Amino acid sequence: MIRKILSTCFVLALTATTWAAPVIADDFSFTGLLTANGWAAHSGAGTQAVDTVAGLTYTGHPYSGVGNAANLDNTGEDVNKAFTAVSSGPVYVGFLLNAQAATEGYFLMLSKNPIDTTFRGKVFITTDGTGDYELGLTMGSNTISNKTSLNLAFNTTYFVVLRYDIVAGTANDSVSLHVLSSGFPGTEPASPAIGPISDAAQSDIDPGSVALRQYNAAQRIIVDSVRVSTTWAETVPVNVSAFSID
Ligand SMILES: [Ca+2]
Ligand SMILES: [Ca+2]
Ligand SMILES: [Ca+2]
Repeated sequence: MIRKILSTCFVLALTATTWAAPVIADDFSFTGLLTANGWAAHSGAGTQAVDTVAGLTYTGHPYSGVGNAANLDNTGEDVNKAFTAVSSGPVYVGFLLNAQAATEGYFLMLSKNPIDTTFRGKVFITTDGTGDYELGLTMGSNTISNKTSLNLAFNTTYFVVLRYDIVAGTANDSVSLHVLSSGFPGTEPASPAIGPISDAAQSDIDPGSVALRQYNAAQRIIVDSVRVSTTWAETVPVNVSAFSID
């Protein structure tokens, strides 16, 4: 009996310490086209198809430099990766970002499963003309009304987290954006760089796909280590090398 109780406790302890996996975790550990490696084209299939470049590095990120990264450097194909649609609570999309140009447009967004043209949580790159760049965010509009004032540097890798919040009711969901230049907060920062913002002119979605977009021949945006989940902890990867087992 005691053995059985101890055994049960052991199983419970194991269960309690098991980390749930993100619904998407892609470090682009492949060469060739994204569409040959788990992503699907939903626009401009095969035209300037999205391929890879060397993986991005970010100090402390457990998947820094793992594999390659997605290269969004032209106008043409847009790709997405679907996941089981989420119908309540927050959805987080964490990714590494490195830009070499600020040609304005949105390059990452959420949609439904299957994807349609209802793009929400549009993450823009833009500039205020001072030799650096900023990130913008809209619920669904193509006009940026909320952007950072961070003077982001080109050729530098940032850790960005898009959050989509499902709120009971219609046309009232919200989005926000965290932009980090170093470190991984174990808990979500109280104040995002942008948001939360909502837009009554934009319908809500049950997020079920994450998309990468190519919109201009002059855009130069590299995205890596895409992680989608419903919790901050799963999106901001734990650095397992920081733990030791005695
Ligand atoms: Ca990578
Ligand atoms: Ca600036
Ligand atoms: Ca809603």
